[in-house]
Amino acid sequence: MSRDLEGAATAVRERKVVKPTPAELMEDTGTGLDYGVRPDRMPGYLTPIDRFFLRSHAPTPRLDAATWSLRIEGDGVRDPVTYTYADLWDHFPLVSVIRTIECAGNRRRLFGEAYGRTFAGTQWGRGAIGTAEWTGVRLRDLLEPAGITSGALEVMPEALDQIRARRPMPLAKALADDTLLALVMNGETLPPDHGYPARVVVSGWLGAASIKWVGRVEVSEQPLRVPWNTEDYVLIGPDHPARPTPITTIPVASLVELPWPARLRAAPQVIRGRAFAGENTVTAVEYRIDEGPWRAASLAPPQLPAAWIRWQFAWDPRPGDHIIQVRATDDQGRTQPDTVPWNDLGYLYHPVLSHPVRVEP
Ligand SMILES: Nc1nc2c(c(=O)[nH]1)N[C@H]1C(S)=C(S)[C@@H](COP(=O)(O)O)O[C@H]1N2
Ligand SMILES: [Mo]
Repeated sequence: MSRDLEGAATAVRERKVVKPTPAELMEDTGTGLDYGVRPDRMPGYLTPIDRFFLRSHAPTPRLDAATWSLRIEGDGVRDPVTYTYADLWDHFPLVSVIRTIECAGNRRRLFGEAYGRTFAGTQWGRGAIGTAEWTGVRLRDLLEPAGITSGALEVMPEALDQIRARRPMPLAKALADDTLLALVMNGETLPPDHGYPARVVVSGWLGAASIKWVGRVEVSEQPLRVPWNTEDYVLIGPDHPARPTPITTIPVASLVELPWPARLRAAPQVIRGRAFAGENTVTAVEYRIDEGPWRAASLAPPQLPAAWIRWQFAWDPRPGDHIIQVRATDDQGRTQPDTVPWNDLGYLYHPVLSHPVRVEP
């Protein structure tokens, strides 16, 4: 074998994720594990699996559903239970929900640029977000047969990956109608990189709560402290003086479906994008060009809670350099702010962004 071929073969062998991540569809953050969707490559409402963003802290484990099992245990249940993959399919109602998952670190690179600093975490552009139809079993249906105690407080899914990824949530969130153990994504068996055979989907919360490759769920009568709610996925820094605040819900933000910076022709066209507001519903999107007046963008259905909405406006730009700004508002009356206070780990950067556009004659 030639050197080049050997090199290519090693690269394939050592790939840490399974699905192809071509540069036409995805942005490589450089970690070998984390790939964002290209915002200008989002066709319909749902994000196709071939470009759904990937965020993994360790290589995709190759799990076998035939030997896999799910254990429900902890001092918050009376009778620990073990389910097989077949049990999930055969003994529980299957539920489908459309939900957006966004990483708390989305836009971290832009956060750093705004403050003239580089954060340590994954250098996300705008692509650590995606929307899928998730089909699976309600977490509630899996917990209840184990006999949840009256003192149960928190529920913590735990992964079978190298780092045993885990992140607790309050019992009420675990019992919600739309908290699922998903087995299917956009009608296909959950792909290896997205958590096969089973992942949790925690609606409207930071992506890190939606644990992939789940093998165990702990129900606890005590608050649980783990790396992902004490060191990572917390807000720390001068504006968060008391103690690290674990991140839960995702704040309202929006996205223009153009490269950054964008190059456009001087001709009438439609500018499109998406907006997402965590557990809430986006109710309005406004835009302005070159700091002109704010105008309403039109919203396209579906308009669902805990899922993004598509918006658009018509534009006939003059040649030259322009700035597009977009601000979304949710059903709680929260609008994207102009600036976001610093936090040391670079999470939840959700201000109105100034999208640079060059228009060619
Ligand atoms: N087991 C496990 N689950 C995980 C992660 C991980 O590294 N390991 N990453 C989390 C983070 S930070 C995010 S943003 C989402 C990303 O889900 P996706 O890769 O399916 O897009 O998965 C979450 N679940
Ligand atoms: Mo994440």
